[in-house]
Amino acid sequence: MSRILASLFGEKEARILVLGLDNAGKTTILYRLQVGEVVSTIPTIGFNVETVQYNNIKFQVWDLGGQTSIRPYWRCYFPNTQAVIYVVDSSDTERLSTAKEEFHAILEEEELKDAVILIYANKQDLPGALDDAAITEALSLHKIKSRQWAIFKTSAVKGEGLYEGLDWLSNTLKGRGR
Ligand SMILES: Nc1nc2c(ncn2[C@@H]2O[C@H](COP(=O)(O)OP(=O)(O)O)[C@@H](O)[C@H]2O)c(=O)[nH]1
Ligand SMILES: [Mg+2]
Repeated sequence: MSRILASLFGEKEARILVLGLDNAGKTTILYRLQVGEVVSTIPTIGFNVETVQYNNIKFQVWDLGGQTSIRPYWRCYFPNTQAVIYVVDSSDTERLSTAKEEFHAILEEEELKDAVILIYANKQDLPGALDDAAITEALSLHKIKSRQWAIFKTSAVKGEGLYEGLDWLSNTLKGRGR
């Protein structure tokens, strides 16, 4: 894992945002990456941001959904973001439409328009989890125009699929000369 990460961005300072609804598995993934100490901070107005710094790469995580009043503050974290990892609980079919709305709102952010999008269809180990094709459909991923994206099936608790996704991310960013 570390080798993949080390090759991700070369010398360039980079930010990767790990986003999704609460309970999707974001924090679990952050710990699974095992790249350093996860630091939790509550800036300004009360949304929790978890950060792991690995060499020149900063991973930052928070929960989407909920209060709309705090959203303007998210923008502080958008500049210099090379990639968004969007994490979905594939077994939480009731909240898939919310996950979709939040996802497309993020895509519309001007400062994230060049970010590469990696989707983790997480919790594949749970019975009833939708597969990558079904999550692609549920999130309307094919509506994404003029940006690179990919979806991977993952189980954060088993540590499955995470490498494959990061490998794609690494190759995609390299292909753009980053
Ligand atoms: N079965 C299963 N549970 C998971 C998986 N990923 C996370 N969880 C569990 O889902 C819950 C929420 O995970 P967490 O990482 O806190 O979600 P976050 O709110 O997105 O940060 C915890 O109980 C995790 O153990 C997974 O791939 N499979
Ligand atoms: Mg969390």
